[in-house]
Amino acid sequence: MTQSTTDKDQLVLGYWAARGRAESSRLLLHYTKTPFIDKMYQMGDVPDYNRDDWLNEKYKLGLDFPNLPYLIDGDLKLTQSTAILYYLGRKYNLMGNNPKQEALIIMLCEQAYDLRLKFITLCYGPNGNSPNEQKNFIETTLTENLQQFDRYFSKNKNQFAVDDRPTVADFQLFYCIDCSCSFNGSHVLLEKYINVKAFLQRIRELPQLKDYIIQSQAQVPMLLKRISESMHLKELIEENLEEWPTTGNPFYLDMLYLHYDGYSQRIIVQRLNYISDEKEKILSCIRNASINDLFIAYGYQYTQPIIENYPFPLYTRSTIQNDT
Ligand SMILES: N[C@@H](CCC(=O)N[C@@H](CS)C(=O)NCC(=O)O)C(=O)O
Repeated sequence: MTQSTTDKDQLVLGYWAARGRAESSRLLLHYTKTPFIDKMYQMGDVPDYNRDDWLNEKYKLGLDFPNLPYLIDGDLKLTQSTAILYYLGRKYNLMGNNPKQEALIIMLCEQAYDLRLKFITLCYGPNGNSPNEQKNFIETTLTENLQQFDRYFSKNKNQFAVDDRPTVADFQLFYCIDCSCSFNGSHVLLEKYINVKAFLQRIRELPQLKDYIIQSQAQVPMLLKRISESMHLKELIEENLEEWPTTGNPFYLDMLYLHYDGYSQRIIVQRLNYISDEKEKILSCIRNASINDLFIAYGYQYTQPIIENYPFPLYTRSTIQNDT
C-alpha cells in the first residue's frame, strides 16, 4: 500500500524507479498491506544517466552505508536488499516457524537471487541485446535453474515454497524467476517446468498481490536503463579521437577492467568485453587519457569493471584515486 503523505512512523523504501533489488520487499509490503512510502528516484536518460535525484539525498538520510535500496523504519536505517527483505520477513512473521524453515527460506532466496544476478549481468552487459547470448542464457543458465526449482517444487508438499502460507522465499522466488524469464523464448521453456509455472501462477493470483503485480509490471520497469551494444558502438564511432574523452557516457567505462596506475597516473585498460573493429581505437584512446581527463569526462560517475560478464564492486572516484 503506497502512501504519498509523509508520516514519521511510516516505513520508507527507497530505490530507483525500477523493480530491481527492491521489488521482493515491495511485494512483501503489499502482501502484508503495510502502509509505506515507495520512494522512487528517477535516473536520467542517455547519454548521462543523471543520478542527481538520488545523489542529492544520498548522504543526507543518515544511512551508515548509503545505497539503494534503503529502508527507514523509525530509527532503523538499513541498506542491502537482502538485509531489508529478511528484516521485513521477521517483522511480519514471514521467515518460517523454526530454524529449519528459516534456513530453507534463505537458501531459496539466495538461489533465486543468483539466477537474477546472472540475468541482470547479461542484460546490462555489452551483449544484453544479442539474440545469441539470450538464447544461450535460456538454454544453459535458465534451463538448469528451472530444472532445479521444478524438482524442488515437485518434492515440496506445502502450498507455498516452504510452508502452507507464503514466506519471504515466495516473494523472492516469484520476482527473480519471473524476471529471469523475460527473454523471448523463455516462456516456451517454462511450459516444460509445470511446477515452476504453477508456483508463479499461485503467487500472481494471491488476492493481496494480484492487482499490485499487474500494475507494477505495467508501470515500473524491470531494469534501470538498458545499455545496448549498438549505443556504445555508435557513440564511440562518433567520438572525435583527438578530443576524447569529451562528453560522458559513463558506461564506456563499465565495459572495461580499469586499473589505476598511481605511478604513471593513468588508468590502464586490461580488458574490453566485446569484440569490435573499434576495439583498438577505443583502447588506445583510453590508454592515452590521463586520469584527470577521465574524471572530467565522467564526473561523479562510478566506474564498474566487468570481467567475463561478472561485475566487480563499484569503485568510487576516491577509491580509484587512492588505488585501494
Ligand atoms: N549489495 C547491494 C547492492 C546495491 C546496489 O548496487 N545498488 C545500485 C542499484 S541496484 C545503486 O544504484 N545504488 C546507488 C548508489 O550506488 O549510490 C544490495 O543488494 O542492496
